[in-house]
Amino acid sequence: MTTVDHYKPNLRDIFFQLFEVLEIQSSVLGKAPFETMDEDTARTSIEGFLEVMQATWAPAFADGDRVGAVFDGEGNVRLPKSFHKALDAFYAGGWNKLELPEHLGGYGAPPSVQWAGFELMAGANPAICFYVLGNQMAKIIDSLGTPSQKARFVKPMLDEHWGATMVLTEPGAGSDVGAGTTTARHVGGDEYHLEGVKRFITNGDFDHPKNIVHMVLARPEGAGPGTKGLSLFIVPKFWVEADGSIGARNGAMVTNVEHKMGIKGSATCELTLGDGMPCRGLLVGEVHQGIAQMFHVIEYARMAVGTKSMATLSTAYLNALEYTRVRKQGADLAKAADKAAPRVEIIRHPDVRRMLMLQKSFAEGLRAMVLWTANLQDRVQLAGGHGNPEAVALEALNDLMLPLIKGYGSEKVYDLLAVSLQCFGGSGYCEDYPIEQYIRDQKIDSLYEGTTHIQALDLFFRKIGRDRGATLNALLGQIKATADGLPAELAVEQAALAKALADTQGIIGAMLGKLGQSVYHVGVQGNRILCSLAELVIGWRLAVSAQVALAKSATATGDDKAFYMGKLAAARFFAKNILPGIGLTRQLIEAGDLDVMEMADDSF
Ligand code: ST9
Repeated sequence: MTTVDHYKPNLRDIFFQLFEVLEIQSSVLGKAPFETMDEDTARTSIEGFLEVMQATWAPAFADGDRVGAVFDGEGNVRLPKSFHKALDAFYAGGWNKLELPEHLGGYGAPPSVQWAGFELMAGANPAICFYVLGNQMAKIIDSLGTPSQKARFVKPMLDEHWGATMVLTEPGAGSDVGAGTTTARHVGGDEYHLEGVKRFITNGDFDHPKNIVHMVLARPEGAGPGTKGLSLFIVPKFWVEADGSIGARNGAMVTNVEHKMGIKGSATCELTLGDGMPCRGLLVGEVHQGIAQMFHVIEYARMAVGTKSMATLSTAYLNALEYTRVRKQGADLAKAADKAAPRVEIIRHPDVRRMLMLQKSFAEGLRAMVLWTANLQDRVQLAGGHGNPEAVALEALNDLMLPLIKGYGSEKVYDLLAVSLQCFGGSGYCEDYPIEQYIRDQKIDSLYEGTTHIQALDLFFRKIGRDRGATLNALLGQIKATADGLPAELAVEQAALAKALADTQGIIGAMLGKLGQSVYHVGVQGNRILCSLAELVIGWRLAVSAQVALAKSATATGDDKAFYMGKLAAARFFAKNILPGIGLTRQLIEAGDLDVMEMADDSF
């Protein structure tokens, strides 16, 4: 085993979710706007994409860490050669088209197929996967830009594979984006000159594309405070002339690259705007609605970050599983008194089996949650797209899911990667195996794109509070319908789901009561609420998966039979070992107080 072939995908489970649980071949594929993709094309696209990931992205995994992205001190970032090879293969194969709609030259794949593809990218090489953000930004300019901005940027960004960044954060404005002080001075038409220093800009420079488009939040002169005073600007690294050709160097310079704990192949940059050279930017769409416009990118990126975490846990689990099947240590616990008893593979040990089931149930459960949400995005488009009255409820449900995927996914996976490492014993702590790098590369997921508590507040106040619980209740209604309809063979799952559902409702009810006393209660308990709802949803999706597996296992044989039995085992393990925890959380929340707020700062 080397880190070159570290990536262990779970295509069988991805296909199970897409084609056996969600049945996108009958409900999504072949229907407008996805009429050109059928099941065969979707399967072969994902398989072909995986080949590229395994041939070029996975082998560059260790280089990202050991070589990293190198800053020359003069504004330029150099990527390892293997990263160039990986990006070349991605674009040469036309794989960027997997996430583009047909009107932009793409394959018209639905979001469920795109996110399945993104899991493969993020699992094979998490440090490379955000270098291809240019596609998404081109889509944003295509939907929000003026006709002239579209004509100037969209085609070259896509045809020439330009890079792109999202530029919000400043040294004094992290979670509190509205504290940003970068200014924008109007110079004529849609052009502004920007001045300020931005920090933690993912992939702010790299030496693969001809140009990089920074999407920057800045405050126009005279605009009000907070996020609502921010506007969004297109700031290219090299100016883009009206005909789309590349002009002079613009005054947006990388002035530092952070030395991070992990994901070192992804350059986290300080970007200085307008120091010694004008930084020219174009106001997006000529409307001053920067934060709302930027959230189109942020919500997509939050889904990407949660999917990245899930992808890492999945490959970590499969690496751990492979190791425990071959590593021999000790005798079977039941024969431990006999010192001459044969040594067994560690997968035979009860505690190792417990750790494997923890990883398996969460990896597969998180995937089920991600792809179910991706399928909501399919259905939004089938219903006419963003803003269409038919799509409103689906969009709200999708929005409710994003903090669960991002906030819970990133936190839980970090815990579980320690479990993956534990399966390797001391070997897991060494660079010979990928787990230690997985842990370092994944930790960032609970930090960027909004920390876990930002997700918890987003969930409670915006996604649940704004419509007075209507979207949450719709989700809980779906879960109840599933629980009520489970067959007798899944009675354990049924009882656990029904109890977890009642406990989740109890948690929300308790929180509403306490909110009347103090908003601090939500501050103290918010992360627990996020976790409980996420675990309920995962338990639900695992139960749905078990129901499908139960029906198919009756006639399945060989590997298929083993696979379906594994789905049943994962759902049962989760029902018995994880869902009851929601009841304990309910007790903690009901008894929750504000002691931590009342304690003097000096006493910490
Ligand atoms: C960063 C970069 O961390 C990390 C890496 C990026 C790379 C990811 C790229 C992914 C692409 C991958 C490629 C895929 C390829 C696929 C290939 C397939 C083959 N929803 O509550 P208020 C708006 S960047 C929508 O009053 P405050 C809304 O307009 C740094 N909108 O907040 C609202 O107005 P209204 C990331 C939302 O107190 C307005 O904001 N930084 C939402 O003013 C104000 O809202 C962060 O994420 C929402 N959920 O400000 C910042 N929420 O209410 C974290 C707010 O009228 N901080 N709006 O509608 C926060 O989120 C704060 O809560 C805050 C607070 C800034 C919003």
